[in-house]
Parts: sequence; structure tokens; C-alpha cells
Amino acid sequence: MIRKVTTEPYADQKPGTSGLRKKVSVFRQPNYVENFIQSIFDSLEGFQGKTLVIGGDGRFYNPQVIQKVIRMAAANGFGRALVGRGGIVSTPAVSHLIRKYGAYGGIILSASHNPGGPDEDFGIKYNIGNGGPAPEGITDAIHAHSERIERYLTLDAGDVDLDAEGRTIIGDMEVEIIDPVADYAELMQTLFDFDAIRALFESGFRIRFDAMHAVTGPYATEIFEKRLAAPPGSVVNSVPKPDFGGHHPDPNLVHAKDLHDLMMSDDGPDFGAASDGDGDRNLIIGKGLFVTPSDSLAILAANAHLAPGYAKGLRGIARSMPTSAAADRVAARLGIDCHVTPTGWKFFGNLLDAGMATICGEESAGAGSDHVREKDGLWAVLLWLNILASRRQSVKDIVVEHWASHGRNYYSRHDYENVDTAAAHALMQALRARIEELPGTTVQGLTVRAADDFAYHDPVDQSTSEHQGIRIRFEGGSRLVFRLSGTGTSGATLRVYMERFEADPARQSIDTQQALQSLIAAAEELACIRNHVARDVPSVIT
Ligand code: G16
Repeated sequence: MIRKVTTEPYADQKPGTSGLRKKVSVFRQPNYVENFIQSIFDSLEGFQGKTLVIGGDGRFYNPQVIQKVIRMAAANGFGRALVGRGGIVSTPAVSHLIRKYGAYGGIILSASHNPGGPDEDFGIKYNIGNGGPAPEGITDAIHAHSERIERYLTLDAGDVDLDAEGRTIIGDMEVEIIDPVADYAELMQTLFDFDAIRALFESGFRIRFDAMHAVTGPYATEIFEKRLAAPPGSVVNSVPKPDFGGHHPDPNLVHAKDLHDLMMSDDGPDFGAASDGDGDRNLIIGKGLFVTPSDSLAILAANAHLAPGYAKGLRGIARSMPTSAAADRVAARLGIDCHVTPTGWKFFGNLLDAGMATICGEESAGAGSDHVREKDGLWAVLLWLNILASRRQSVKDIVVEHWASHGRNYYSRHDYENVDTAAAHALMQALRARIEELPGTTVQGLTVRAADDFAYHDPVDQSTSEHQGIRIRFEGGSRLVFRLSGTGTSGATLRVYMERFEADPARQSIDTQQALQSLIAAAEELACIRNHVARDVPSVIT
């Protein structure tokens, strides 16, 4: 029986860069989850009788919320719910399921790379029928609705057994519990040369994939160890855990330090990779060399034609604004466009749908293509493996050759995490106020050529998104970007992005932080970071 429950709004349900992310304790408040789910449904039209895909990254509170979503989807009139076994589906696999089964949309329960557990983070995101994150028009409507919500609809029904594959009916809705891996693994097999990758492993090539006790464990085990015959044990931390084994499932050099250290040692494997909580990010490390996400995007784009799925070439590349311009150089060489969007995968959706881009990527460890409408960690790893299987060179040789032929964009991001929110906004405001007076001035020997607060005009739907980060460009091609993260759950996170171009191969092997020294000093001089956020050093340097 459908039950109408009276409720009152919560003031803080504004979706960020990637859905609603808060502490678990916030989500556990009475009706908090229900309010947000109902606000999603009430912002949509025409889903009666249609299919909703539901999955999560397995973090703490995932099973309880999945049951709530199933009951509410039935009460609101969906005809079918496709739910991953155990409540598990990676974000790119949700995107694929929506597209493959013509679903109306999907709900993903994840706080991505943020930690999990009773005192940690949870999140809810809504994806639309093209498989991608809801665009701003919809997230704004969800937020507006959450501020005036008065009731939600649910069903008086027991829990569905999430562990048993098969179909059951609740209310008027069919719930199908499906294998979360099979469809996705098949898709990967259509894009990449699995025979060539298998032959690479048979030749003795070794991989270590760190699933960080998050959602990619079952996917990576099936694809790398079963289908591609990588030696057993190639996938580590492969069992998803509600608290990710007590670690941050964030594939960066801080949280995947063990993998990094192994890859820097003499007896490490040939290729190291990791993914995050919900499987959309990637970390790529060769023997003795970490590949920055910006370089990885550029190298994947330059070599994509080596994989069957991209043999016909690329229609275009897209990158987020803070991502380095290495991809722009590849696009220029290939004679295709490189689109520059704000941070957030949702901005790539229109370009992919319109056939204006084939490969997209972000400095925040995300890369993907038009095969789905999300970034895709395992996709990036498989494309790298396909390239390695085809070129039979080391990761390091491929990267160094790429720099020699395209030039090197030295790149680093400095994060100041969990700083005072008002102070972070004051820093941005102070910079914004000086934008017009900066061109022509010299800081740390660097002359400012242009400065702006990045605004994006979407060429497909003509919408405009403003205040997407402050860009300061210097003579010679160096650049600084300042922006506040949209994914944190406590305080604010200031991100400072530094980039410098070096065309001369003889000067391309300098240590990155060394190469960026004057830009790092210029960032401090321009933004007075220490004064504003009361920190001497960044919390994370990547
Ligand atoms: C999310 C978005 C990404 C975006 C990232 C930025 O990643 O999906 O497209 O690049 O946030 O994070 P921030 O605003 O903190 O810089 P994820 O992996 O958290 O979903």
C-alpha cells in the first residue's frame, strides 16, 4: 500500500559537483534521505511505468538507503527497478545499464573517493536517461523542491533480498536483482583488444590493480584475472567493504602510497593502477613514473586509435578547465577540437551526445569516452593496457616520447583541505576583485597576460555557467587556477592548480615541484593563501 508521509524541508540539500554529499549522520536524520529522493522524483516527468537503475559503491548505509529508494520508486510509479546484486554497481556501470536497457534514469549511492563508515561520508546522485549526471537545470530544480517539500511517497513493504539474483514484485513495480559486472565486462570487450592484452600478460607483463576495498574489486577480478588471465593476486584489496578497510578510497599518491612505493621500487610490477570508491576515477603509475591525469588524458587520446573501439579516430576531445593543456596539443596535432568545460563530468554529456567529443578527461583523475556518460576508471586502465600491448614499450618510454613530440605541460595541484569556509570564500573574493587590474603586472618574474573568472557557454544547450574558477595566464604559457572544491563534506577545500609548458626535451626531466617553483610562489603572492586560510603548506600535493 502506498503511504503519503508528511515531512518538513532540510535547509542543506543543495547538490554539489557530483550529487548530495554529507556525513552519514546527516543522512540518518529522520526523512533526510526520503526528502531528497522525493525531491528528485518530483523534479522529473514522464517516468511512470519506466525503469530506474539503482546501485551504490557498497559503503556504510548503502543497503538501508537502497531499500528506501526501491520502496519510494515503487510508490512514485516506476515500473521496474534494476538493482545490482548486494546493492553494488559502479558509477560507469550504472551509466551503461541506463543506456543499454533504455532506463529512464538511475540513482547512485556514493560519496565517491570520500571515506566511508558511520562517522564518514555518504552521497546520492541522480543520472538522466543518457546515462550521465543530471545537468544543472535538474539539480537546481531538485534543490528548489527540497526547500519546500511537504510530503513523500513510500510503500508499506518489507525489504527486498539484495543478494539473490532474480525478479520480485513490490507494489506495482518489478525489482530485478542483476549481476553488476556482466554487462559492463561485455562492453569493455567490444572496445579493447582482449586477445592482445592477454598475450601481453602471457609474455610476463605484470600489473597490480588496487581496488581499495571499493566497488571495482569484483569488476577488476572478473576482467583482469578471469577474462585477461593476469596472474591471480594481480588485483589487491578486491573485496568491497563498508568502511573501505578504514582507508580513503581515493586513488592519489597519498591514499595509494603503498602502490606508489611498490611501483618506484626495482622489483615492482610493470604497471600499477587503482580506482576510487565508485569506480569512476583512475590512477596510473608505470615502473618508476607516476602519470599525471592530465598527461594520461593526452596520451590516451593520442594513442586511442590502437584500440578497436577507437580505430576510426576521435571526433573531438574535451577537458575540464583546470586540466592541463596537454590534451589541447594532441587535439591540434590530430586536427580536432578540444573543448574546455567547467569541473564536473556533467558538462561533458552534451558534447558526447552531440558527437562533438569522443574522449574526455579531468585533472581530478577522471577519464572516459562516449561509451558511457560517466568517467570510467577501469576503462582508462584497459585503454592503457591496450596501448601497452600494441606498442610493447614501458609506460615511462611512452610518456617521455610523448613529451618529446608534443612538449611537456608540467602540472601540479595543491589542496588546502577542510579550511574555514568563510576564509576560503574571502580569498576567492579578494582575487576576483583584482582580476581586471592583473594583466600586465609582474609576479615572481612572471608577467600576467590575462585573468578571468571562468564562465562556460554550452555550445549545445546554450546555457551559461559562471564563476567556475579564477584563471591567471602568464606570458609564455604558464597558468595558475584557483577554485573551491564542490565535493568536500566539512569546511572548504581550496585547490590551486599550477601549469608550465616546456617544449625543449632537454629540459623536460626536472622535478615537477622544482619546475613550478616560481608559479607556486606567485600563487602565494597573488592570493595570500597563508594569511587567508592559516595554513603554511597544502594538505595534499599531486
Ligand atoms: C566529482 C565529479 C568530477 C569532478 C570532481 C571535482 O568527482 O564527478 O567530474 O572533477 O568531482 O571535485 P572537486 O569539486 O572536489 O574539485 P567524483 O569522483 O567525486 O564524483
